[in-house]
Amino acid sequence: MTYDLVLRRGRLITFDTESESVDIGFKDGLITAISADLKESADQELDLNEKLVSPPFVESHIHLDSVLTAGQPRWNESGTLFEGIKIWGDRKREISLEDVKNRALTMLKQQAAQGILFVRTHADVSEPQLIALQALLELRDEVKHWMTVQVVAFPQDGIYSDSQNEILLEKALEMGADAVGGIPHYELTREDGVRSVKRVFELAAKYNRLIDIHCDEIDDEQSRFLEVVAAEAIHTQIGNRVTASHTTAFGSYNNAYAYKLMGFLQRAQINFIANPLINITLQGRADSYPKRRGVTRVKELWQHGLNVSFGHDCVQDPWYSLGTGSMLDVAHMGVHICHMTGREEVNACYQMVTQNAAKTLHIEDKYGIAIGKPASLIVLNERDAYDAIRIRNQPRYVVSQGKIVASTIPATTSFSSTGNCI
Ligand code: 17E
Ligand code: FE2
Repeated sequence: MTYDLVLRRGRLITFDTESESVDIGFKDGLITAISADLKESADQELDLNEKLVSPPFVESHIHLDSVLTAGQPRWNESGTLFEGIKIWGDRKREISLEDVKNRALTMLKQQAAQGILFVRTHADVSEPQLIALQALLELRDEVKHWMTVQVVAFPQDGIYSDSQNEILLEKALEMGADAVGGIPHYELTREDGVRSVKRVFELAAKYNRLIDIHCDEIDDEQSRFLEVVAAEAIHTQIGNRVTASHTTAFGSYNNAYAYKLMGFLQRAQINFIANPLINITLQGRADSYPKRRGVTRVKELWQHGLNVSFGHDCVQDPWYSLGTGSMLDVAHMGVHICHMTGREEVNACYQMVTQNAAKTLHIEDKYGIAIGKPASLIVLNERDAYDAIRIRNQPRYVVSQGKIVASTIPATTSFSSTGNCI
């Protein structure tokens, strides 16, 4: 048999041309044929009837260690990042390997059903036993035949706020974390914040890891660690391996400073991740009116050619008690709060939860619909990316490494103008 599975008559997603109808053949977990009319048959065949075929969604920023804990041990009443950190500080004293693994696995399945097959998660490593990290590293291996997980060692409480934290961060890299993180705006002083960014770059060089820093997640226009990240990236020339997450203060910088900074960022060529769903709720809490949106300058970064993706950040945890994990919800919120409502801009928001995120995660070798790549793709009910974001349905099929791992039949509604629905 030439193929294990053939998908017939799918329309490959495009953004500026008409999409073409193709048959796609899979063998041994890889895409081995894409053609207008594939002659050979396979054991398993599906007629997609001109449905849209897209590369899977990529979740570039989530905290899987805290998912599904909302309300434990209490709800976040102020809605702020800092109350969230406090509540999680209490909750994490009670974590166990099983607790983290069970919740994270539940979430990964929910994500896969929604078409996400690549996930970058943060693991809090300012917890003395590194349980969250251990759990997520174990899970990374256990799910790798259907989900690709990347783990960032994230020092939630700061690298220098406690004498143990720097040691724990390095230990996390020895244990196998894929990326090193930081939180400079939460270090005790500006100087510690700068020092923490430099330390993150040193550790990344020593262990040859990616960098993903929670950077300037605050409405304080004086929070200026993004320039430090950019400077380190310019000096080390590793910008494409570096990500600045959140950077919400960039939305509050004065335009003169923002203009200068944008030039430095173009030299640095770092990646950006915005988390519109949660930052629209966490930020602006100290404002009366007018209230800031508390999101980074997504549209301008995109217009300046920088790589931007969107993440969900949290699902039902101390920072955000809502959500299902859907990247289409994330893109939808991004369209709104970043004012990305133009046709091309909406398409760009779709790319921010697919190909741009893949670039940030350095998974491009296994991402995309092309011969020789892993057979991982999604089939959508909608006619194009624009409608996928507008309607936010679950994908009809999710194929991971050659296997159909989830299928969802869209809801159907009967309508009767006489009022007698049947
Ligand atoms: N921790 C943090 O510092 N910021 C966040 N947005 C979350 C956790 C979710
Ligand atoms: Fe985050």
